[in-house]
Amino acid sequence: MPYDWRMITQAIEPTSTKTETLPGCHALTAEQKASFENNGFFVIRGALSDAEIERYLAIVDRGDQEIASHVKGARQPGEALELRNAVEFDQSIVELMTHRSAFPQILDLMGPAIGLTTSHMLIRPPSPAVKREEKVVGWHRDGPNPRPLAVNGIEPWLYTKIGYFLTDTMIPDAGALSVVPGSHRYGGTPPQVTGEVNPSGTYEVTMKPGDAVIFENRVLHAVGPNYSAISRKNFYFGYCWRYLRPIDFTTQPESVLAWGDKYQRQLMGEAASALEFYLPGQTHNPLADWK
Ligand SMILES: O=C(O)CCC(=O)C(=O)O
Repeated sequence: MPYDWRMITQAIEPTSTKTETLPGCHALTAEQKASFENNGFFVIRGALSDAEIERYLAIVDRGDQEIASHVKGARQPGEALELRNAVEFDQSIVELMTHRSAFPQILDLMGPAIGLTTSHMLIRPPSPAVKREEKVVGWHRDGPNPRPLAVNGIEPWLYTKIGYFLTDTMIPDAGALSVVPGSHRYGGTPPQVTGEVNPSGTYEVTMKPGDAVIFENRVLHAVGPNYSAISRKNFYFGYCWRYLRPIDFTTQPESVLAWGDKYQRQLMGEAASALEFYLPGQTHNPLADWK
């Protein structure tokens, strides 16, 4: 019988304060691993320094001025921005893709045979006209659509995202990411009380500037309205196993590959041969020796 929401308990806090790395891992702690398994996500507080927050805010603000069209069509400065394949925009976004505060946990969770599937640079401005039940981004699981891969109602884990947040979403309804903890472990939708705007158990992942969240693709997530006075700004990076195709690109331009070190070039699709995607242990897989 497939799991359903009644079999899920939310036992683990999604933000850990313990720092002891699990044996054989680069950085993952027991609490992070347990939260990832139980809840499908965890939070890393203070992943970026103040200087890095400034640096990346300046890049987002440059994007706000320069990017005239995005996935939603034409845009003006100050409007919402959803830039896909963000690594193309600036070399420092390629650097953020392997930032040492959160990327080692991706290696620990997924192993070294991985690549980049997607990278986003996002601005979500105040949205006072959006009703709570309408959402800015509706409830969904990430992955191919229509969804072809479920077995007995359970979908496979395909990829994992890091979100680095540059602005404050600590107050409720400031456009934070919302998740349903544990929803990666069952198919279908969780219960929702009539009249409530969210499924039972919804958790708003409130962030301070510089915090990071790691979550996997099957976790139900959404974005509510931003009733604060400031635009939410953040980056997302999605990492999939190398035998899966990326979402955002077929091949990266040579000029973008050239921004990366050998690890970043692996993530962006560089391979010595086609076999490398299926036999990473027998061919070239720089991330296996990540230091
Ligand atoms: O946090 C957001 O703005 C949206 C995240 C999301 O829906 C996604 O990454 O698929």
